[in-house]
Amino acid sequence: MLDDKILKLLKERPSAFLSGQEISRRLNVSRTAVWKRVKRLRSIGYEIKASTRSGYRLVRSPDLLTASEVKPILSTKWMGRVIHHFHTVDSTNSTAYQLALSGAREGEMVISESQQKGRGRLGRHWFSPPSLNLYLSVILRPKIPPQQASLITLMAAVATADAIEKFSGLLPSIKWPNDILLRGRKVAGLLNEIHSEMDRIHFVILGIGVNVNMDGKMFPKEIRSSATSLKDEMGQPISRKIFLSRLLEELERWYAIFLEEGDHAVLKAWRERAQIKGRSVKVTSFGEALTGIAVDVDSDGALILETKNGERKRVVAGDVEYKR
Ligand code: BTX
Repeated sequence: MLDDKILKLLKERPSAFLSGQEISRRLNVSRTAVWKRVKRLRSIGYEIKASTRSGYRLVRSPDLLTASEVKPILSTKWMGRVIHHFHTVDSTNSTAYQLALSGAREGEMVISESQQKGRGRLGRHWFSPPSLNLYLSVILRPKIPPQQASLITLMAAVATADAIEKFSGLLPSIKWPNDILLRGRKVAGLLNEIHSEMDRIHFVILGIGVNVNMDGKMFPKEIRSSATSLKDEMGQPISRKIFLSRLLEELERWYAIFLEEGDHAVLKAWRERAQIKGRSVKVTSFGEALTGIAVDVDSDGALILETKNGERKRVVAGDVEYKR
């Protein structure tokens, strides 16, 4: 907190020095405390000039996703405005789940520079190297029945795709159930976890991973041909905090649309992005492979398939491979 307050003061006067005495007076702490915090800020990448006569001046901020870096450029009303920032965690979803259990409010966000055990769906791993990408989890407390929770996943996929399109000018698509692709390669993935009773949701953890500044060659071999990043697609390095703010803005906008207009608007946007209707697909679900024509996605997020013998099947979890 004190770090944030010092940074806020220094950022108010980007081109001038602020004396240690002035900072300690305004924040009601000792000058030694100010000096100690400045040393700490330097150790995490802030370039702060110090002069015994004139005080301190912030020269450059590191590319960190802390509250003091993100909040000044964030225009959401509530989404992501309380930021729990970490240098590393096992999984932002697990940390957010614990916070939600102990009463964290709707919109609070856990964000980490890296993850030790980043999770994908069905027990898979999400590659999460430090300081290059986004790994975040937002706590939502929607007043909807648990059966509708998968709509939150569809809503978040649409919001992420919209954020990428608005930010990059590129055209992302959604691959069922919730991969975001650019030129057919995965640029982002979503993992939503729900804590509920039979008839009511306590909370949903909306977990989003976006590959932002990773170079193609940094991906592990086994996913190098199926994964991509915004930097690789746009041909230039990206400010993670600016993209993060766009993403949170789109999430807030789409969540409001979902709560006000219900599933219709979300499903319509999802269908437009996914373009799965009529495609020949192979779906692997719990070790079983099914082939057929994708008919649609149901209002609960299930994929509806028509098999060769004309039978309709609903698939609730699995992976899709396009046949043509
Ligand atoms: P998924 O199961 O659809 O995707 C996981 C699969 O994607 C892996 O098995 C691997 O083949 C591939 N993969 C792994 N890492 C990456 C990557 N960085 N980019 C592209 N492909 C990859 C998708 O699951 C859901 C991922 C959600 C990740 C977020 S990060 C923040 C939050 N916290 C957490 O632990 N998970 C979520």
